[in-house]
Amino acid sequence: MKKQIRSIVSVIGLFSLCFTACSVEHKEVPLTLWYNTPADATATDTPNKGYDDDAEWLKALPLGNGSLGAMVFGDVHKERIQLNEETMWSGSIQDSDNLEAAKHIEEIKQLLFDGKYKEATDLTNRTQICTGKGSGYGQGSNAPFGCYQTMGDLWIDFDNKSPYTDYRRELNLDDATARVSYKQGDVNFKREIFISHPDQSMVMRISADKKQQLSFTCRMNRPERYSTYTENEQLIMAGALSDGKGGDGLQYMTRLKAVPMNGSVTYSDSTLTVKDADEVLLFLTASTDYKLEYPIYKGRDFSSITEVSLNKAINKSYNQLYETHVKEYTGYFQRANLQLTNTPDTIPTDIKVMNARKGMIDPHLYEQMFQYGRYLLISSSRPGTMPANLQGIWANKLQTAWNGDYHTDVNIEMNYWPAEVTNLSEMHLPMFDLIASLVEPGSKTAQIQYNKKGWVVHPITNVWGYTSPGEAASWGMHTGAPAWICQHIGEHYRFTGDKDFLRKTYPVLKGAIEFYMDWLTENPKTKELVSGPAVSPENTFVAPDGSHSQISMGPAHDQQTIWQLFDDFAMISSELSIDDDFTRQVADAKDRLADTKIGSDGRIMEWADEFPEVEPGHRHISHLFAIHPGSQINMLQTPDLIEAANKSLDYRIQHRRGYVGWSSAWAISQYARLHQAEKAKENLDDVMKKCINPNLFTICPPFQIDANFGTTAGIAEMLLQSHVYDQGGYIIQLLPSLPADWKKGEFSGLKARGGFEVAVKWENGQIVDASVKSLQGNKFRIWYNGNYLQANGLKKGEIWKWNK
Ligand code: FUC
Repeated sequence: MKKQIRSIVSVIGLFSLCFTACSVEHKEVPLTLWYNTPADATATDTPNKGYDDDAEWLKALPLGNGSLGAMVFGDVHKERIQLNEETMWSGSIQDSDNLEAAKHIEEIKQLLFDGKYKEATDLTNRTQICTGKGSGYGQGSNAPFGCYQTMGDLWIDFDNKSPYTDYRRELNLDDATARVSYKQGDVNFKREIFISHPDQSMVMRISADKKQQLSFTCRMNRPERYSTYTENEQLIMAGALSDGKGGDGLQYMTRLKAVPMNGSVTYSDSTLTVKDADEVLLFLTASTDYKLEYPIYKGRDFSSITEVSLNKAINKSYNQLYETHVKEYTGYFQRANLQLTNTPDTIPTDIKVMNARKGMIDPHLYEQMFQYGRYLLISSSRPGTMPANLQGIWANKLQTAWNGDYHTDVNIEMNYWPAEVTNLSEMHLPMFDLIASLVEPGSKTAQIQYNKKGWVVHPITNVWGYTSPGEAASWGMHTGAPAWICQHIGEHYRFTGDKDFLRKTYPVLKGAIEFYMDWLTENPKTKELVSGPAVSPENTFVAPDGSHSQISMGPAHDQQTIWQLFDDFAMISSELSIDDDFTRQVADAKDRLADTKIGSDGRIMEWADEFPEVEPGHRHISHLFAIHPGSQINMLQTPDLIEAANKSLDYRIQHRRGYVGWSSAWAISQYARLHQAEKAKENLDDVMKKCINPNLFTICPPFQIDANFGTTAGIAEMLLQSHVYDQGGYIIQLLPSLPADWKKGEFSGLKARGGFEVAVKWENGQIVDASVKSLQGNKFRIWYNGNYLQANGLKKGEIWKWNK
């Protein structure tokens, strides 16, 4: 294919232009998690026990199609497939806005401006926090807040209990299929299992290389609130979850059917039994009656949805179903490639994880963690589903950690950091549906709590439109939340250029801004606009009055997230040609926002005054939002703040005690943005050494999926950045943070803001080949090793290539 280069204004001399094909090729990379031993299905980790009992579950392999999820244990004699459906939420809608709040907020602000932190914190705790049980202190499964819960288990008890050899189980990320194989006597057995998005079913093929070898009994159960019965030759598990108020909430249904080749299948009200079959296909469908629609949140015809999908699937062959699944899945997954090593992948994944704990990190692990994050995002978040929660869609308990909810003070955002840059924009969409669903309840909260316009949400939300503050001021007054989640609107647009999306989302964005326009207060001393009373997520300072407090006026986090929101609003309004009084008022307010400040110790100040932190190594790094995921402070435009940013991050990391997966993952991206390649790599290695399980799920602890996504995003950020907009286009930074020991490698299919697809190949730490495909015809510049390369006039669809 002939490739055209349009024009080059200045060339830094490192590269010569390439008019012939020099694209980075997709190479075979080992994208399989594999093991020589099963996860023990009969171990103690029955649902709803403590987190310490999760050891075997954290060896099982996750599958998902955005809504239906499964954890495959691969146990030979008794297979356990732990099931999930993304809307299996207990709880119900609740009124938790505090009617006292608005009356006291001005007094609290005054106390804070007067330096009376103790009084302000006490009054905040008395008047501003939610009423009722809030999130149930993170134990909401029987409270109205509710909890994301397991759908239960499918057990497949095989008659053949003889010993086995030649065992292998794997999760192949290339076709999103789990496989188990083993030998009993002289018979080779195989299980293949995937969850199809197009066919909305879990499909499992169980086979043997000799006839009539398959005899087993299936059961389904759950720790509570279920019954099973048989209808139309299907084994059904159904029930209603707790509404958290003493009654029934959502209803759910799971259907299972077997289609054997030869042999027989019989059903009872609790079992499905197969005898002497040559091969068996098992089909499972599941749904609840949940609907993301305030204020009812119900109405999906779960019985017919599960029946229709099941009947469609059983009329197709395994190969048809598999091919349709693979075609749809690879349409997303194969878009991006990363290769850091050419060596064969010879070490089972659980051994790699054990080696990493001892400090020996297999280079395949970097590639696999990068791609695993992409796999998990495709598997837990598809257009039209709920967004990925704290555990994606995989949870094995009735009381999932932190209710398995949506935390807005870093966690849900981190889930979506890899979405755009790793070429999975569509997977980002569920987050916008959730944000849009908060407008109505959040407007009520803004009105009742604060008597303000627009809509608001605080650090947590759920499927029931929870928008009130949390149960304590210390973490519950995260008022930067709407700004932070709305940053994703601007990001989605920057990568996709999708104006229809912008038009549709503009009112949502505007509502968040209306809130802040009403919420911001003039600091009587400085005359700057500040947010408050507000927390710097979950961090505590020593106030001048000696008290430990979290509440203040104008913490850097709120100031930075609101700056980003206002800046994005200007960009978005201009893209939509909206120029009115409101856009002008927002622009004025942006200029009046209190800025990020540097303290006497040279660090970025987390709070408006120089308070000592109670926990200097605190896991949240919220005052550096402006470096990442924000862009207000960056290497190319704000050099004066970079030293302070480095000092602040170094200080935090040096004082860190223990390991929190997402915090290390965040530090990868922040250091990458500061072009601190080795420090980014150190934090990446910390994730590998301390924060991964045998199935590569990351820990907070306990298991929390954000660090999986944050790690994928962090690796991408080390290789490619595009957050700086300058001179009418985005600056595409190639290998901005490449660590010394990643000497050779290549990536392709990563996306840059402004609409570009980028591929790079490097050797001895230097680029030897690169290509940038323009998807929207926008202006851009390339930055590499401190130099700029400018490209003008590249049209939509054209590829700019160069090599050394
Ligand atoms: C935030 C973090 C915690 C945890 C929770 C789900 O509150 O501070 O570490 O990740 O979210």
